[in-house]
Amino acid sequence: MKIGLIHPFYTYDPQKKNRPFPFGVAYIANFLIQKGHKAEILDLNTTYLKKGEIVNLLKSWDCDIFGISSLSGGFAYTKSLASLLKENFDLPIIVGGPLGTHNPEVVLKHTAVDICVVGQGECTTYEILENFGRLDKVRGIAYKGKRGEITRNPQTGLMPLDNMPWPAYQIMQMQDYIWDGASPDMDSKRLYKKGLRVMQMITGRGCPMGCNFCSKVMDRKTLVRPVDDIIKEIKFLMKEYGINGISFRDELYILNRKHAVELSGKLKDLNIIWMGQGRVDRVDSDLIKYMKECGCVSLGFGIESGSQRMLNLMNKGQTVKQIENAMKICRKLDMDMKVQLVLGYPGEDKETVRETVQFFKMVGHPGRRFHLITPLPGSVLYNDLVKKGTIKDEAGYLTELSKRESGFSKGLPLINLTQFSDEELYKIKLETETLMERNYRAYLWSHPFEIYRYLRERLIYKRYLFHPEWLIARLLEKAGLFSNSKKDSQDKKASRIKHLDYRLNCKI
Ligand code: B12
Ligand code: SF4
Repeated sequence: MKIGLIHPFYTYDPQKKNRPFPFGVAYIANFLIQKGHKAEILDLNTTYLKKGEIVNLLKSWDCDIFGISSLSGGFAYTKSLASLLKENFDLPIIVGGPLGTHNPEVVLKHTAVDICVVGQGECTTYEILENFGRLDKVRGIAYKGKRGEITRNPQTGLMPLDNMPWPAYQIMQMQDYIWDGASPDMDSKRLYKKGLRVMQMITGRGCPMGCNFCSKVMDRKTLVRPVDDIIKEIKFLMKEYGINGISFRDELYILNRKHAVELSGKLKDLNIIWMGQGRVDRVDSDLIKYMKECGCVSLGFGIESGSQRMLNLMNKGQTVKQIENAMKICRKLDMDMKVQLVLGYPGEDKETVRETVQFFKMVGHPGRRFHLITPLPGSVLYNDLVKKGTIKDEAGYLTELSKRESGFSKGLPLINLTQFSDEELYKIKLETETLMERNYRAYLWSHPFEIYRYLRERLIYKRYLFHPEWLIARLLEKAGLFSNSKKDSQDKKASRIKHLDYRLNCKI
């Protein structure tokens, strides 16, 4: 059989280089191909096709079934896409990823989707293709019957990653996913090395921790890939696509310390740079030092808050002292840190915000952006709100969530779980960010040696270190001798209009 897998559109700037690799569909595609089926992938993040163009392309593929990958915030888009597919092709539609996993009943009831895959998708999709017309035999799905009745089958066990085929690189437009001259730290513009070509990879899946706001496709179960297989895949990417940097997209790179140490050691031999996600309670000086020696340039930390009370309420499983230690070690060893912070978890008040500000002042770090807590399906926080009746209409909630798909750091909160009004909470976020930045600048003046680090970081961030001509242009521009900004803003506006046009076309 032939499946057409679609990675939907997110609110990405078409000009942005750091496009996410669609791991979910890419893994499923290769698994099916290895088992003798056929698969094609349409990534709307890279193609930006409009409705008519989507239909024309899919017609040329002549598929037997369609699969859509979606996060919870992709509900509205998935609904619109599924209707488009049903109107033009009388074929079954599967949805997988967080949306299909956490809200299968809502999806089946409110959209034209026929089957939801709950959890890991490779084996289940294969079983669907093999048991077409006998869906009662397929574990790990929920599906719609002829009269619209919804059936949920028992869950399947997890498939280890030992023999899992790599993503279907052979059928993908790889140049779209290689971050040419970009940073392995996906969300920033930092550039650590000239001529960098970064690819994204997964070394394991899942996370055993139980942070209440975190949404999990595999509950608290975890799977790691054999180190030799990861290295073999990186060597392949280096040879075929000239990759010299890797952004590990796992929830937690240090899932298992022994695995992380072994993998880091082998990465050292490849002479590449890389980054991954850590946890402050899982790192120590020896480990960070070793990872740095092995090419790690940046570690992400979910710090969330500088208030112990908030960390406890979130069930974060880490202490303020551990955060302080990890940050100090990184600073001492000159390891770049990507700090993630949240604001507005139930219990947040002026005192906890003050504690967070004080904490960052004490460690001498700007902290930067806060994400306003947004309850995500698949998290303890969301489930509690559904149980309590705070979220009554899940389809309505998912539709609202869809409007925030580009992130939770802008605008008023979707749901306010604090004592503050929406406007107050948003104002607190902006003011706290400004205050923390100001505190950091004051800290720099009293620690002159740190200024060097700050300036270097700015040079890296703005890429001036490797593009001194940009710095000169900027300085000339500031002096009023040269201007590029008008053209830049026109280009940006044009790309945004194209973007909006696309969204309207999809009736979201
Ligand atoms: C890489 C990543 C990103 C990337 C790319 C996202 C993307 N859309 O591809 C970036 C950085 C852009 C990103 C952004 C955001 N992300 Co993100 N991200 C991840 C991360 C770390 C890895 C995803 C991944 O590739 N996993 C590996 C693959 C193999 O697993 P998988 O995607 O789950 O796929 C398997 C199954 O789900 C299923 N499956 C998936 N697709 C399909 C399709 C079909 C047809 C079938 C049958 C099965 C199937 O089978 C796959 C193989 O087993 C996950 C955490 C995680 N590790 O899952 C968070 C995660 C997906 N992100 C999340 C969130 C909330 C966001 C943001 C909203 C964050 C923010 N505050 O702004 C934005 C949303 C932006 C957007 N609109 O997409 C949440 C989603 C929760 C939810 N309920 O929707 C997650 C789970 C993190 C978390 N624990 O909270 N993210
Ligand atoms: S927030 Fe991070 S540490 Fe916590 S459960 Fe999610 S992935 Fe694990």
